[in-house]
Amino acid sequence: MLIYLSFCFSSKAMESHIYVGQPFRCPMTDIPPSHPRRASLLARERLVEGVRAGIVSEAGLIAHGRGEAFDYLLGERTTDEAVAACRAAAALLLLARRPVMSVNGNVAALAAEQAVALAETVTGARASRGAAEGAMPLEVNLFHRTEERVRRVADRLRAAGARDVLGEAPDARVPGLDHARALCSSQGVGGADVVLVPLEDGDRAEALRRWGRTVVAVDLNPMSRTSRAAHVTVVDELTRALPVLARETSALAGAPGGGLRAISEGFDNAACLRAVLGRMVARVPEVDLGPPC
Ligand code: PTJ
Repeated sequence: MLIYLSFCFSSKAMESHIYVGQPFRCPMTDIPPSHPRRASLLARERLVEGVRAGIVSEAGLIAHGRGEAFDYLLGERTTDEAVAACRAAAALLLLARRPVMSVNGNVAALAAEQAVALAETVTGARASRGAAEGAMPLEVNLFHRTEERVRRVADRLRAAGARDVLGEAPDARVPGLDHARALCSSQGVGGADVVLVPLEDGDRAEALRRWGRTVVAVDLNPMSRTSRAAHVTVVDELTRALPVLARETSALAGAPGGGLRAISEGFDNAACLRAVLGRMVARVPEVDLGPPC
């Protein structure tokens, strides 16, 4: 009897933690400041928290792991190629008739504040140039779309200070894509000419390009379909890349249109991807495989 009661109690306890009501929660792992991989571990924690908060899709954790592997090969630093790509991207955002930045679950969890800061910088720089439609809005565009997650991502952006967040009331579709992942806003991706897509799925990046959008991607994998489909790909980790893109936008804010066109037209995406991949490959034989300490 005692054994039976204790079984009932423990299985109920497990139920209440794991299967019933609130999703299972545990406190964020305490990562000591001295840990040599602290930044990387904190990024993982943000994503795990993002899953628990309904912002990040479960597939987003896998996508992040793939990105980490490429970042390792890159040496976890911003390369000259990434800076050049940010410069070309900044020129495109300044020249655009209507730019927009697409935000998914991973971007919101890792870099909501940086995305908002970039949108403010681009909007301010375009206003200073007298652009007719100056603002660069943020649009929630999810690949694994649920309306609940769209709302949570939008809330996360608003909490980070975003004024205008699109995507909660889609009224357009990206042609050539089936299901809800095609949904977009005519005020954003639907009516934009330049679309910034950090961590985009390759299928949708290709569909955006076919739709006539100029695509700017941020993607750590230089071989991905997104990286190859984009007109400009910044091969760098998102949280390092967004501030560099903001910095380059500010630096080019006063440049004449002809100068900006020369920068964007002079950028060769395939050559840039080849150079970054070359860096990764060249780094491999040089990696120190002795004990880390
Ligand atoms: O929130 P959702 O539903 O829109 O889904 C978002 C993900 C990212 C899951 C979805 O777009 C997806 O499945 O993307 P992919 O096809 O896995 O592509 C993501 C790309 O981003 C991969 O090439 C990764 O290497 C790269 N990546 C992952 N983390 C980072 C990254 N690039 C830059 N910075 C990162 N932190």
